Amino acid sequence: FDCMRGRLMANKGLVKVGGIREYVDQLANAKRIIIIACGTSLHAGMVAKYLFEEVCRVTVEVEYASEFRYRNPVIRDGDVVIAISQSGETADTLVAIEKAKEMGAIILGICNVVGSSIPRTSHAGAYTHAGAEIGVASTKAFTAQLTVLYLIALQIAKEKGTMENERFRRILNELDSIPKKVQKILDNSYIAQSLASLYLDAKSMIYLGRGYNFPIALEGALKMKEISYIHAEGYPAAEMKHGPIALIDDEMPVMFIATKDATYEKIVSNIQEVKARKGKVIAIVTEGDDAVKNLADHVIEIPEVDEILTPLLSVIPLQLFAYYTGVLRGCNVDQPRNLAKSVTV
Ligand code: F1P
Repeated sequence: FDCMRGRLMANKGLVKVGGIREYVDQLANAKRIIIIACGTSLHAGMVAKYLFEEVCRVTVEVEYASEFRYRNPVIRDGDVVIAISQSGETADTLVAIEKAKEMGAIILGICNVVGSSIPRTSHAGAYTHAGAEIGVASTKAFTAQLTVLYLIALQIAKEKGTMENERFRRILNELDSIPKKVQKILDNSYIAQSLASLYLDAKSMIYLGRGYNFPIALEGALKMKEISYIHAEGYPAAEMKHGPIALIDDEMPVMFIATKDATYEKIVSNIQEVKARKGKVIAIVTEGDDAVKNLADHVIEIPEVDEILTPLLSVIPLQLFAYYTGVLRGCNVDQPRNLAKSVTV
């Protein structure tokens, strides 16, 4: 958290100069945290909901900024709004911030582009410093947003004493090990590449995950749509039986995020349900998981990590799978049709 101190957002005199550190008390005492964002940034916010609720014991609502702005939301004393945006210019998020601000909310921004509009209009915040995103579809900014959200969650948990000391220390250590583990996944990119060559003609794909990996299923599907123009939908794995299961046949690739966590057994039974309907299963699994290997058509292994940190790793094979699928289909993966880096209208 200290390392963020040097990277605080100067507020250009609109409200206060300062960083999230100066709002730790408000965050720790918040009755409710409302996260507003769009697209990939919204998915980072959804991971934060699971995280803040588990380790900080605070109520969290995640809102599409593009809807929040048109609703009549209730903001109460003690609510803190966190706005997440790679570009810092997304019009829907900016308008939603103005609305929340008018209603008296404290706004904390998490943005990548230094000096962009959202940092300037927020009370405080943190830059993700992910470097310039070359592609329009957000990828490394997502990982950086998650990292900032983990640091905030740990700081609140420390203030509130809501996390057991030993786990707190373990998570901090594991955060240090993330870059090496990410590198290992990148070194195995050829697996995502060969899977892409098998499924590049798919008409549609389903992505399923539970818990911390549910937002990752949404993000994997979004990347596939954005970069390769293949229709893909993400669902909570348990929702499959409430509708999407009707789509499954021997031509439907189903991507499971099936890492070893609290929901593992349930995910395994979801995989069995898909296999029983002849769906093609690709699974992101924890290294050494032979049970899912024996069930699925293909697996991509990722290193073991505490379940709350899994999204930092599990998203990467999905980004690579979408990327290679797009490349093999001849799409312009950096500049997909109809998409803009900053959606300013
Ligand atoms: C939000 C977003 C991106 C997406 C695309 C369009 O942008 O939906 O997640 O990849 O570029 O905009 P931002 O508010 O995070 O800049």
